[in-house]
Amino acid sequence: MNIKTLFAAAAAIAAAIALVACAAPGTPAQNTAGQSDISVKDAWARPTIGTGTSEGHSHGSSDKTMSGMNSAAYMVIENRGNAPDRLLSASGDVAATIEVHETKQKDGMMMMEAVKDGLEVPANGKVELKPAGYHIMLMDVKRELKPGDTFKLTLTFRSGKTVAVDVAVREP
Ligand SMILES: [Cu+2]
Repeated sequence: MNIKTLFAAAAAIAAAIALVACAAPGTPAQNTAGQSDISVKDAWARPTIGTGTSEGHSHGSSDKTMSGMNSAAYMVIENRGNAPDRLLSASGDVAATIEVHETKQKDGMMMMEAVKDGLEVPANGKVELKPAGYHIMLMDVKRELKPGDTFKLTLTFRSGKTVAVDVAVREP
């Protein structure tokens, strides 16, 4: 073995050690010294449709029932803590099904899907839920939502924290 190959071997070993060192912090994610500190502001939701165009008469089309109405809630979630957190779910009695969604552009079409593994709220940062982005989907809304109404949502985070939010209904 000449000196060159010896150096190469040493470098390979050093690289292997570095890889192990890098992999380590990722694994025990629970072992965080810090804590998240979540607050929510500017929570609002779209009115359910049916108020604007079809006042009284149904536009000759099929029979639209009250069920099947959807809305979406938006807000700013702030984290003043020094550990990241994740919004896992939202609940409330305003709708039959409530999911955290993301709107995406796909082949020029707006699609939306449920956020898997929750929505990250960075440490000392915030995440904004807004039209054409992240939102809390309210499916099969149980009563008409008119501008000026409010309803409650409870947000559940991965840290175990729950945050109660008053959502105001208004036009976008
Ligand atoms: Cu949605």
